[in-house]
Amino acid sequence: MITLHSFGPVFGVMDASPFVVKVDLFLRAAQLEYNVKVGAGYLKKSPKGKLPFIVDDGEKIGDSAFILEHLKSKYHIDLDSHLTEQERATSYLINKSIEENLYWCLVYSRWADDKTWPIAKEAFFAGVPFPVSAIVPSIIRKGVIKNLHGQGISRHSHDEVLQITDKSLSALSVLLGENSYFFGDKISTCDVSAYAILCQFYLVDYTSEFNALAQKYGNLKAYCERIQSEYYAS
Ligand SMILES: N[C@@H](CCC(=O)N[C@@H](CS)C(=O)NCC(=O)O)C(=O)O
Repeated sequence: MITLHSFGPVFGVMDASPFVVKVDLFLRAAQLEYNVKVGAGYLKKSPKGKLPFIVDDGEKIGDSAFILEHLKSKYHIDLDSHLTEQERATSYLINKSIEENLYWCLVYSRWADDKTWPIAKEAFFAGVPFPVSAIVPSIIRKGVIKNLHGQGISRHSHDEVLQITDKSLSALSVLLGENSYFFGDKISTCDVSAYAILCQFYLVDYTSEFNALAQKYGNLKAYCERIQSEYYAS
C-alpha cells in the first residue's frame, strides 16, 4: 500500500503545497490505491526533510519528482504515452519553470506579502494551541522569508513579483490555449504539475492580488475547474 504524507487540506484545496497536490493527482490519474496521512509533524520523518514523501510497501521516497519516477517504474504508469519526444522535453521544462519560478511567487504571496500573511497564518497554524500559536508562526515566517531572499524572488519589489507571476501565468495560458489538457485531450504529467500550482491561484477560498491577476486567464481557471471536477468530485 502507498501512503502519501501531506500537510493537509487548506484554502479549499487538497494541500497548500503544490508538490503534495502533484503527487496526489498523479496517484489519482494513475488509478493507484493509496491513503493520505496529514500533518506537518511528518517533516521530521521525511527522507529529505520536506513534504511530500511516500511510503510504498515499507520503502520511503522523498521529493515529488522522484516519487513520480518511482511510481512510473514500479507500477508501469506512463501518463505521457501520447506525447512526442519533443513534447516530453517541453513538459519537463514547463514543470521546472513552475517549480523553480512560479512556485516561489506563490510562496512569496502567502508568507511575505503582509496583506495575505494574516490569512495564511490563520490557515496554516489553525489548531495550534496558545501560547505556541503566538510565537511559532512568526519564527517559521522568518525562516521562509530568509529562503525567499536566498532564492532571490523577494529581492524584487512587490510589483515585480506580481509581474513575474503574470508572465508565467500568461505563458501557461498561451501554451494551454483551447486544449482540455496541455498536450491535447488526455491528462499527462505536465497537467499534474500545472494543476498542482494553478489550483493554488484559481481554486483557493481567499483573495489576494496574485489570485486577482490570475483571473484574466479564463482558460486556466476553466482548466482547474475541469480537473477538479474530474478527479476531486466526491
Ligand atoms: N523538490 C521538492 C520540494 C518540496 C517542498 O519544497 N516542500 C515544502 C512545502 S511546499 C516543504 O516541505 N517545506 C517545509 C520545509 O522546508 O521545512 C518536491 O518536489 O517534493
